Amino acid sequence: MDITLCCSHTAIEPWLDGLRAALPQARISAWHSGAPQADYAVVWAPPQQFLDEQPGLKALFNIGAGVDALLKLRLPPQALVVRLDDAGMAVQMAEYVCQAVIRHFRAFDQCEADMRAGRWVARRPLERSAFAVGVMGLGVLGERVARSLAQFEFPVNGWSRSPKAIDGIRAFSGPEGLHDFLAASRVLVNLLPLTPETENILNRDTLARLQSGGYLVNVARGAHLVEDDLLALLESGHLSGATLDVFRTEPLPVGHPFWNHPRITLTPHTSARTLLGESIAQMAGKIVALKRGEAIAGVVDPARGY
Ligand code: NDP
Ligand code: OXD
Repeated sequence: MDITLCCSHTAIEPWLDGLRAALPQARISAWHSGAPQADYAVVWAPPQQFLDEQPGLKALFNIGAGVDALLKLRLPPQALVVRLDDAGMAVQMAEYVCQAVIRHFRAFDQCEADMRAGRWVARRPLERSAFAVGVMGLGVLGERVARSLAQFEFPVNGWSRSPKAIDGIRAFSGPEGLHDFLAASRVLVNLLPLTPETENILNRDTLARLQSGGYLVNVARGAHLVEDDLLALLESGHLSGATLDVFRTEPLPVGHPFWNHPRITLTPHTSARTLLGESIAQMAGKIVALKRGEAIAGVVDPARGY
């Protein structure tokens, strides 16, 4: 069995070493133009040339959960596209989102600024029951995030394509459920995949439907958000702030208005990192299962886009 690795922006040696240790019977190498045909590929943002030169791949393993960039390429039609299925990302995402929501709810930024300025100000706590959090996307990451927020006793709403029943979460679904979901939420957490249906979904119309004083946490993809609409709603006061981990252009360009915005907290696409050990164990297990003809989880439906 031959496995080829083609991962942009990634130090490839640890992946080669890890996969060789996990699959000692396989021939595993870094792809170069003219390399022999492989059975399986491990990829992150591969160039089109890689796919054109590997038409016989049986499966492509993406070393991330989001496959939006991969699905824009011309893929070998028979190749399965397999996304990372948690692999240690769900707990990180839950940590990140809970800290962003709690930091806003408890006004910890203002607290810190007050203390640094030598001001001893005890602020009145907000009403938790009036601080409903809406999670868009109830998949591998979104469901974990929604359940974690519910542990802190926030009212939690969730929105997905298909109807869900999750204990402690008020579930909405489909385009017909979107407006009610937004109207029931004060904080909006985006954990949708980027697809033609969800691109630009965080816009003036949707964000304006959040309860007054609303707050946005975008941890999915930058192209979900219409940036000028967020800035306008912050300016108008309808939204009180945002925490953004992902951007249309990454790294965020110098001079972008988000950099110094007093009510936007930024992180560099770091809310849930791909973990080497967990990811290799998951991919190696799935490659072995495919070799045995068994079904695996995390296979992307290209028509759906996730
Ligand atoms: P999943 O595919 O497991 O879940 C996607 C969820 O979105 C599902 O609940 C799905 O509904 C819902 N959904 C999809 N399309 C629509 C739609 N049109 N309307 C309503 N709901 C929809 O993805 P993950 O939870 O694993 O990951 C989500 C995204 O998070 C990734 O695609 C990636 O972009 C981003 N991500 C960001 C990271 C970061 O560091 N910032 C790290 C990892 C991921 P249904 O359940 O009905 O299918
Ligand atoms: C992912 C990401 O999709 O890192 O896994 O954004």
